[in-house]
Amino acid sequence: MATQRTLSIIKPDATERNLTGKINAVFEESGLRIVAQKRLRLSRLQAGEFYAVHKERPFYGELVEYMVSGPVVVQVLEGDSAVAKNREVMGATNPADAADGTIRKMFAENIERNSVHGSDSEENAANEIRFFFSDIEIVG
Ligand code: IDP
Ligand code: MG
Repeated sequence: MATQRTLSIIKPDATERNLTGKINAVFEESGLRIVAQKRLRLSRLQAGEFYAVHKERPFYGELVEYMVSGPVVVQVLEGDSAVAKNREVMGATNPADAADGTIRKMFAENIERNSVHGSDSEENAANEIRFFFSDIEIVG
């Protein structure tokens, strides 16, 4: 298996409930390493750009408002097949469909306030990592 990096975001519903450490423990127990991390507050412009792929979806406006409603923790996770591995430990978008033991099953409030973001392909991971981090901020 190839070592990869993926972009993760601990979303406002989770930072609000002080769940950063619990979520990070799930990543680390799965074998993923947190090789970069910072807590910040997204601007509407940044959130809108980050989720631009969903611009035509009916939930886009609400999604942007939610993502700027509180602090987020952006992180780079590294490990074997990190993109797929992270999607696996996150669980399905809708927590009602998420498997037992996944972050969304354990912590998400609903399909929107679902606690974590994770890149869905290697190409998107590279772009999303570059959106938030410079090379010297990532230490593997
Ligand atoms: P993903 O986060 O599992 O990759 P996407 O389809 O890429 O799911 O959607 C991005 C984010 O938009 C979701 O994580 C969630 O916060 C929000 N979202 C997705 N579908 C819905 C919906 O039907 N209603 C409200 N929010 C949604
Ligand atoms: Mg997605």
